[in-house]
Amino acid sequence: MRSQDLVDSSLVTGAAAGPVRVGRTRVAVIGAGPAGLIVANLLRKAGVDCVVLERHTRAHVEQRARAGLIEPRVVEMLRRFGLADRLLRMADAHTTCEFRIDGRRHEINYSAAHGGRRHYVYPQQELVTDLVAAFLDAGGDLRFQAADVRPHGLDTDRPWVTYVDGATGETTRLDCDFVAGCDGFHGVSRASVPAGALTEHSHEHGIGWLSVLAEAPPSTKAIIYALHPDGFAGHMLRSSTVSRFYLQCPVGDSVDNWPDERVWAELHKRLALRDEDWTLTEGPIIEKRVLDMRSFVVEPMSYGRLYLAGDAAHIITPVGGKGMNLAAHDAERLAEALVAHYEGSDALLHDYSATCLRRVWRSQEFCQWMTEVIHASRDAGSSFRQRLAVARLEHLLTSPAAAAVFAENYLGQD
Ligand code: RFL
Repeated sequence: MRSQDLVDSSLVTGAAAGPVRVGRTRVAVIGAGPAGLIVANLLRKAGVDCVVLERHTRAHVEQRARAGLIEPRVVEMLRRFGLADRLLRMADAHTTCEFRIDGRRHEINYSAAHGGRRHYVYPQQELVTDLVAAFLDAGGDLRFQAADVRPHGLDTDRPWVTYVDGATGETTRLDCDFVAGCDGFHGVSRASVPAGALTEHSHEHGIGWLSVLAEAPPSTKAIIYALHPDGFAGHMLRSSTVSRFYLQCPVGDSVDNWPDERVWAELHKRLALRDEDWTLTEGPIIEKRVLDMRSFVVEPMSYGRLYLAGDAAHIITPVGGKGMNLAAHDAERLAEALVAHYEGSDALLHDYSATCLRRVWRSQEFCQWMTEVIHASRDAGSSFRQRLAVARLEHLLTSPAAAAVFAENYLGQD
């Protein structure tokens, strides 16, 4: 299906000056993160031609460490499409998490509260690596270092995307039927929609997190959420040699304020247990960044022939580990809707946005609840939020009904 001819750029509306190659595909996928790669793999498996345009190099996307908690339904979906072989070999299954309050630990067996279903811990960059390999091995067309990617004609039924090949400097125009905007929160897809066509819902939580990745083996078997008067601390799991930690900090804080010694001192203090021996294993810190907690949803998740998926359409605080899982859900829905289109039905494309948004808002509500609970100390001088948070946690820890609701949300609905 892929054709490329050299034509004069004057024939190509909206492209930069200089020689232009023209190609054609059915679906132009912008972005090779989890969303774009799942859309592309599922389309390819259904025999629907697509081209993925990614602005970074393969090495860059395969090394970008971010999420790590994968919901059972996402693993099952990947397995069904033959994309989970390495994940199922390498990932750890998780059934419990732990809240630390006042130096005491409270374990929640959320798996037991939800029919034995389990999370998988598998670093996002490993999943991206698997998805890139699966797509390329199947003969997929993935163009790395695609610069200045721009979608055009989105409100027509013949859209096209232009980009500059980062290696050769050559401009390409890719004609297509659909554009899948999977290029993350700061991507070009959503930004290409005319102002006013989409409604944006955005919320700043007024909370910062210092996010730390360390070459340290986990000091726990379960994720730890620790509430401390000086702020939240989290110990997340990634692999047997790498752990992610979070420390609540002021919004807009700088990593310069967080030399390694201070990071470890705060983690030791906020994660400490009162009546039990517990050791936090340190290791070289390989990444530090400050995240300002923000939630965002755009409605609808489409405009003309552009369909947004993943972080391009919504972002969520990392509190409940939902971002990558929502991206995977959107991608599955989008791929199945596009396949149905080529089989003669547009019903799924018509419902795409509403279907995804139901899950997105459910997840936003859950993460908002978690955010409120674990940042109880954020109002200096006010004990109200702290008391509410303790009441919520007591409810969670003592009521099987509350534990079942938590488990359903945390593990993700089917
Ligand atoms: P991505 O992963 O951002 O991928 C978008 C891709 O698009 C490319 N791109 C462009 N390509 C061409 N032209 C352009 N103009 C482009 N602009 C961008 C980018 O290079 C990139 O390759 O979005 P996607 O696929 O929607 O996936 C979303 C997830 O990555 C994100 O939701 C999660 O990482 C969020 N998240 C977590 N989610 C979880 O489910 N569980 C977690 O435990 C979790 N922890 C996290 C996280 C995100 C974090 N950060 C840094 C934002 C921890 C952190 C620290």
